[in-house]
Amino acid sequence: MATKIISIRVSKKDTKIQKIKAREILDSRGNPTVEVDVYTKSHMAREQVPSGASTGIHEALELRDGGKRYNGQGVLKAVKHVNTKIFRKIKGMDLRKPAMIDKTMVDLDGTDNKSKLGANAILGVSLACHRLSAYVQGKKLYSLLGGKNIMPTPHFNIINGGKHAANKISIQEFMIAPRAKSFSEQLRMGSEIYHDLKKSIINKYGSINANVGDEGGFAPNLNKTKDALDLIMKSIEDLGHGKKVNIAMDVAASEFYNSKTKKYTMEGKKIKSEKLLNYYDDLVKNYPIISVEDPFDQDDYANFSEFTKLMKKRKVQVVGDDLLVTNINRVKMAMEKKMCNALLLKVNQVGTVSEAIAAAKFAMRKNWKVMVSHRSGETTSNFISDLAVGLGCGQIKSGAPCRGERMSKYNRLLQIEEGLGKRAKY
Ligand code: 2PG
Ligand code: MG
Repeated sequence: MATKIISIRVSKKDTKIQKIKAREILDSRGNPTVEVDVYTKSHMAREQVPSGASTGIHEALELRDGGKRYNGQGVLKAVKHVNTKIFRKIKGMDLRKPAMIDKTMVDLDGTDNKSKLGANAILGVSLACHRLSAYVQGKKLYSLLGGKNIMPTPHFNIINGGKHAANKISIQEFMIAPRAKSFSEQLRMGSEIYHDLKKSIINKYGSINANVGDEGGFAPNLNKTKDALDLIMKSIEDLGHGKKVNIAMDVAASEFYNSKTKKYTMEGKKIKSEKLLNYYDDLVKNYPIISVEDPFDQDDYANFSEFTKLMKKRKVQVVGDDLLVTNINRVKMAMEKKMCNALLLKVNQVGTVSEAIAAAKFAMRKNWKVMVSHRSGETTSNFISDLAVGLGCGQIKSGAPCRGERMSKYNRLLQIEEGLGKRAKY
């Protein structure tokens, strides 16, 4: 499934789209997704589309076939849209202008949420065109995507809960963000903590609890958030990393919110927003937490704002994922009401690379932080690694330092760091 470029000779004139071939493949959860090959006369680039589980209701539409096949999850309609309508429209377009290609697809779809062609159809083409664009111009992909050459700090998701695991933990992701002078050093620290954590979980809770969730993190059957955080702190301390490793959490609170009762189910108890806010504040005061994502439901704007005000005092970043869905209009709305101060950037939430880049650049211009992100359903594409380095946003999350579809991103960052050598910035 890895992205493949064929041909070694790059001809300056060979920059036009000649052929596109999409197909249905399976992602890391074994669900169908779209793979797209885009060709010029003598070159080809291949990309695959990721897919979320805790998806925001405002995300662009992922087109699924319905019916019995693959439990309704098939993507043959999206594949057909790429091979027919999209191909007919963009055939012959110049790959040196990938943003134009994206815009042509957006216009062809004509809906606000890409529901006619499917964001999964459009994104597959957009990703492959950007990759091929870099190649036909003799550029590194990260140069095409901004060229800032800044290595991002990895956020390794080492304990999985929520929708990503079959355990009782309400919070979806417990991540560690190691600080070091290079990415390779951060990866080593992350990996060592990950393996130490496995031993602690087995010792304390038995080996069945060391099974992993969708993003490669362990999924022990704990109920209390503090138990998960204590396990992580023990491993950080066991290895003598002390203050060098911080913690980030993705709560993904939309998943445990009841819009009728307006209550959240945390640790098995149904509680109101104010109580949840105090609960987070207590965690922030007791653990080295530097970032909290989606602490409230995607439409619970007032509590997002309240929380962001409090976290400013505590110097903690508040990230909007389901809240913002990589959509520049929602970023603007959230900025006005000071609902958060960082954007989680997921290309498939919006459906084209250019729109994702526009949202990220807008956010950074307004002094927001940006964290590039994978999805829980992934492929071995490593596009987002180049995106994070190119944008220079400084943060990436791609799951645990384990499992092929997660490692393809971290390993690509190792290659980029090596390639940049002294030109790498941190
Ligand atoms: C998230 C993501 C990725 P999903 O909520 O941030 O970790 O999960 O892809 O399931 O939305
Ligand atoms: Mg999230």
